[in-house]
Amino acid sequence: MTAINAVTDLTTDGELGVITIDSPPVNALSADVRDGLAGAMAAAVADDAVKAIVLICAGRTFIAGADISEFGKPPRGAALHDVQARIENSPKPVVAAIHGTALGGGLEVALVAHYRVAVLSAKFGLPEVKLGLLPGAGGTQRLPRVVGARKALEMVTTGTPIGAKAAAEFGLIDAIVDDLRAGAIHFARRVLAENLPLHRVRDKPVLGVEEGMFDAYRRAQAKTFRGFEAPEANIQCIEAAATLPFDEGMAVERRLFMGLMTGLQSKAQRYVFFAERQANKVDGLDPDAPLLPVKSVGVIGAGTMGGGIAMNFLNAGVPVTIVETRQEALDRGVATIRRNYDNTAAKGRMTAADVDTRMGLLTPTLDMGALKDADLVIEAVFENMDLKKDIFGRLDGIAKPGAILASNTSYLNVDEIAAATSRPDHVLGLHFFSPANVMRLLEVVRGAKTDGQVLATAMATAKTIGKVAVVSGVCHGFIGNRMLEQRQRQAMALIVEGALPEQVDRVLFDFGFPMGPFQMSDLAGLDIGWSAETSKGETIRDRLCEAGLRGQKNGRGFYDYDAQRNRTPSPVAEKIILDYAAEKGVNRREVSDAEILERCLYPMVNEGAKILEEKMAQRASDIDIVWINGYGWPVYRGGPMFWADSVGLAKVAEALGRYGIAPAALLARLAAEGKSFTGAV
Ligand code: T1G
Ligand code: NAD
Repeated sequence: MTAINAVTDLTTDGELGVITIDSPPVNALSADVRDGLAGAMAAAVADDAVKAIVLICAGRTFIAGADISEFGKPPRGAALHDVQARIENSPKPVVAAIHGTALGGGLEVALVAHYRVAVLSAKFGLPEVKLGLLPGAGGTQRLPRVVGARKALEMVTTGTPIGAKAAAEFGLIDAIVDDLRAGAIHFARRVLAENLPLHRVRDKPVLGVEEGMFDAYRRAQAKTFRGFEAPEANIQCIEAAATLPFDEGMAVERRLFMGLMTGLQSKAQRYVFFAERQANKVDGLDPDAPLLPVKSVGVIGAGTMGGGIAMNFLNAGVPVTIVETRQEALDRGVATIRRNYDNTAAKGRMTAADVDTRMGLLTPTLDMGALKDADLVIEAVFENMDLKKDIFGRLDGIAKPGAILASNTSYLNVDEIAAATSRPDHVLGLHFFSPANVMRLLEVVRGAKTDGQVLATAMATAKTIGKVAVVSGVCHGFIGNRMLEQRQRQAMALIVEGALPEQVDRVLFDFGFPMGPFQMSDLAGLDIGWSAETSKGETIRDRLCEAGLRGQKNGRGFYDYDAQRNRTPSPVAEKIILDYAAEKGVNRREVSDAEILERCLYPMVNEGAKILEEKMAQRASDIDIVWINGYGWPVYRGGPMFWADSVGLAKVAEALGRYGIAPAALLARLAAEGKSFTGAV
């Protein structure tokens, strides 16, 4: 064994040279790995005893891409293109042996090998578009030469990996092996024994090019790709592969890659990549400390949230006991869960057996006593403090010692709920987002007395059920809803002062949100927390509800909705708004789109600054992860705090002052010092 450098070695096995990369955690193509690979290839090619080369990785995965942490920094080490040229132009066959995830630059390295073998569990993808980029090491030119134009188009614009079976079907790999090392060595020996040719992917034609396919694809994906720069650049690269000679296509790829790499969108999406992984880390907690078991879960309340919460655990194979007060409510909740699964199965994304397995893990009951053995209990009953305190008090007498008790409350004080038990150290908030089985965000609300092991267990459990967890302190509305209130408040003020709901919604939609505040209110229901008995007609919402408008659920809200849910601005709502403004003596005025954007988003950022000041969030990037995963903030804008940094905090602070809103101390200080929230812009 020859150690080429700290992360690469070359061993010889008879007439074979085996290059092993070992650079945890994911063998990313760092400068050291590139240098090691270049050195190992040179050594193997120069060694006359070596007739063929196997490239394999140690650890949990084959190369998972370029080292994203090196982007934007001065280049070091061998250039990836040069390393690839050494492999592709090697006079000796190179066999790539793949396990784990061959992603991005990793798949691009495999594509310059002459043959590829993999284990059945391996995955193959070019996810660069998720980083606001495109495959910049020949992936857009070589992949279509293997899998065809249409599949390549799909893979580079969605970034979704494919499995080994599909990879074999598309000819991306030449064999699926059980034992990776032995299987790759056997394959390499067969190449030698049968004198098989050195296939260079670059020499192959691009198959499956159909007239008009690229424009048709653009039209079909317009909604999904709205606002993103990278998908179009990826499409242009595949188009270049389909229409130009290889080297000219590579030049197109290079030019478009550099354009994206130096752009703000990719900077934002790379920031989000690391921010999402950072969010799972709790400052001050030992990441290796032992966790509590979560092998069984109880859910109290089978309504909108309870059902979705239960599905997360059923999907992860964790048995769930769900509790309701009335049989009818229980049956309705269980039926909703089964209907959701049946719909998924009908779309072919789950088998009937999978549905039965999940439903088999669900135990419906009217008896809270059935939760006595649960490791974790999540309460999702009406948003009422007295009710929640009563339930936690009773639960305290039922749940076993060491069980974690959590509330899905949206706004209420988790410490007050915890105080209703004798074990506040085992109480915290687990704030899911609707629909709870779909939305990736989970606000983990750390109470004043929540034990570190309980918190760490909650964070790990979030990962188990596929959630992005963010720690929040106890404050009204936690991180997301607290900032949302600022936006809703300004949006309401703007429509009194002169804007119209559809104008405000258009500005936020154009910014990149899936919908604006008024369409969102109509979707959630205008009457959440409203009752005719207590309504005083003081707010526009009161007046809309008094007029019978409820939003999408009765087809009448800020918009009128037809049977297909197409919406048109409501003349009834508009009249109520104008009458309200007149009554308040407001001289309505022309409101610019720029003012709408600033007044809806800057106060959110300002509230984010207060949340950081109060240590209700660990870091600014956590706030960004909350908004991207829970409230539809466009990922290519990095989140409210990153975005504010990109606008410039001095400009944000100045504008807030102009709108009569006092900048938070942290914001004012950072603005004065020319600093930023995230340090990432
Ligand atoms: N570069 C640097 N660090 C990376 C990394 C990468 N490519 N991938 C993962 N990490 C770190 C991550 O930050 C975390 O660190 C640890 O590894 C474990 O990751 C030229 C331009 C591989 C599926 O986009 O999708 O190639 O937090 O927690 O859930 O065309 O990581 O522990 O300190 O995510 O098991 C293309 C990105 C790059 C793949 C594993 N490649 N990675 O998931 O672990 S661009 C990607 C992933 C490129 C070329 C272009 C996932 C994973 P820490 P993890 P995981
Ligand atoms: P919901 O009205 O749809 O469901 C609440 C369920 O709790 C009902 O089925 C009710 O029968 C049941 N229930 C009431 N008292 C009970 C008791 N003593 N024991 C067992 N079951 C009982 O409400 P929801 O929208 O699911 O909200 C539940 C909680 O989740 C609230 O705290 C809410 O603030 C929070 N939340 C809601 C959303 C959302 O978008 N709906 C999002 C996040 C959090």
